Formats: sequence, structure tokens, C-alpha cells
Amino acid sequence: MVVLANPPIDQISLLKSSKPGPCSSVIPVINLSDSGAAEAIVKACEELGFFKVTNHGIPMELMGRLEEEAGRFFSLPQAEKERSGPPNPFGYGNKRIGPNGDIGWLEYLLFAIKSSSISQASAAFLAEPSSRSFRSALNDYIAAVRRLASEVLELMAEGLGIQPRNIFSKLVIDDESDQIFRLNHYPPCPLSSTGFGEHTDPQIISVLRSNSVSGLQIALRDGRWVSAPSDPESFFINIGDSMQVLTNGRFRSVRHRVMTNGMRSRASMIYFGGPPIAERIAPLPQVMGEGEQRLYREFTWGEYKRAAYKLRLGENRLAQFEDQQEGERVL
Ligand code: GA4
Repeated sequence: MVVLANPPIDQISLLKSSKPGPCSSVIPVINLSDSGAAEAIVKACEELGFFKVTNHGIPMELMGRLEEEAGRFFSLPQAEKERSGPPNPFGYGNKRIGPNGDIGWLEYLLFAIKSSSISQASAAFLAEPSSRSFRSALNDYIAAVRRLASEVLELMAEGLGIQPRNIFSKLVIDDESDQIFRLNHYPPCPLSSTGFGEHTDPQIISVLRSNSVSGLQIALRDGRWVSAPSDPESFFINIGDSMQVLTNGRFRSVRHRVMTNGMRSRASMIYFGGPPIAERIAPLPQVMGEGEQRLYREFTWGEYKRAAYKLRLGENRLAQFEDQQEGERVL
């Protein structure tokens, strides 16, 4: 058998079944106003690293406004969109994902967030008077979704029974927190293909909202892919690599991907909550049981980011930060 060392992403999706599988109902749904929400979130983070939240208190109007503004941007002439790119890594991008040759069937806008609004430096075009309503829809949405991320992170600490309650949330709401916002547009694609190749998110938490066109799939522990049926009124939360490290592997950074739709455009908006660049990331003693072996060595978020941008999208970025077991250590 010929084994491809580094198969292109389109081939990976052909090798593995891209069928949604029989169990799309495995996606846990957490009602944030339920009294058992904290425990249910912890269970979902341990088993899947992924869940949907309802009753989140964010008005649909905020999401609708941003979806409309994004739609207006993506329907501009190509040359005009390209004035807002190429991504460095921020700005407009078309098909190319990251700096190492990954290709997807999408176009997108990537922004840096400073505190709770878009960083002007990452999106000069938004300063133009004609972009005023786009900018305000972005900032209103980001402020709301960042609060939601922080609330969910506090429920995680509560569910784990660790103190202080803001042990995770403070990492993403610091003035220096490294947060990213992404607007994706997946045009219809007649052949079922990969819109965004499989990967894990490097940050602590990601909060995704999409229009009514499905396509997001997540990998179960046994390697099967399952669909996360779209729900424009809810948010999907996924655990990132840094949270997997902070919880010493207890929470799972979930592999996910997006498949295209043959008929309709998928639009998604994703908030990525990361810590300040200089923040040290290591398994938290509060989360570890007595005598539990540390799975990862300490690193700074800046170090991890640099390593992440050197690899292809689908690669296992955490492997190089795994702690060696006592027995393997060269003394
Ligand atoms: C995945 C999660 C976010 O979309 C993102 C992506 C980033 C990019 O598109 O520029 C990365 C990717 C993501 C992981 C590894 C690196 C960086 C492309 C890539 C190959 C914005 C992020 O922070 O990491």
C-alpha cells in the first residue's frame, strides 16, 4: 500500500468518510439557564470538546445585522475585496488558509480584536466612512460574544470545582488578550468538497455561529465524523489546544472541518479567545488529581502561536509540547 506522507487536504476528505454518520444527535445542547449547566458543560468538554448553547441572551438581531453586513462585503467585486488583503494574517483571504499552502473552498475576513472591538490596525478599510455600519455590527457582535465566552469559561471552572471562578475567563478578557475574529463565506460547490480542512483551534475557546447552511463536522474519539446541524439562533463552542493543556488533557481540543454545500452559501462568524502573548500555559495544579502525571510542558502563548504558524493546518501542533514521561527523560 502506498502511504502519502502529507496528503493534500482534498484527498484526506476522500480517504475518510465524509458522510455525516448516523449520530448527529451526539452534539450536546446546553441551556445556559439550566441549573445543571456547569456540570453538563464539563461533561461535553471531556467527551467531545464541543457543544451547542441555547438561552444565551444574545439577540438574534445582532447576529442578523452582522450576517447581512458580511454578505454585502463578500458580494463586492473581487478587486475591491482584495484591497482588504492579502491576509498577513489579517485581512481578506480567498482559498488560501494560513501561510503553508493549505487551500479551502472559501473566502474570509480575519480581524484582530483589541479589548472588545476590532483592532483598527488589522482592518484599515473599516475606518472608511462607507464601512461605518459594518464596523458597528462587528463591534456590537464581538462585545456580546466575548461576554458569552467569558460566561461559559466561568461555568467550566464552576463545573470543575476550581477557584477562582475567573481562572479561565480572565485569560480571554484581559486588555492584552490575543483574540481573533473570523467571517467565513463558503460559496456553493457542486462537488462535495472540503470548505475548511480538518484542524484543531490553537486558542482556549472558540464561539461559532452560522447561517442555516450546515457543513461543520467534528471528529469523535474513534475517528468518525459527525455533523453539527446548523442552528442560526444558537452558538457552538469548541475547546482549543490551550484549554486541553490547562486541563492536562481532561478537556478535549476537538478536530473539526467544514464541508461545502452544493446549492447554498454557508456563512459563519467565529470568535477565538486566546490569552495574552506572554501568558504561560501549563496544566493547572487545581485540575490535576494527586500523583497525576503532567502531560505538557509549560510554554508561552506566543511560543505556541509561532509554532502553529510553522505547521500545516491539519498537523498535531501539541505533540512538540508534550512532557516526556519520567522514564524517557534523558538525565
Ligand atoms: C485555526 C483557527 C483560526 O481560524 C485561526 C487559523 C489560522 C489562520 O487561518 O491563519 C491558522 C489555523 C487557525 C491553525 C494553524 C495556523 C494558523 C492557519 C494555520 C495553518 C485564525 C487560528 O488562530 O489558527
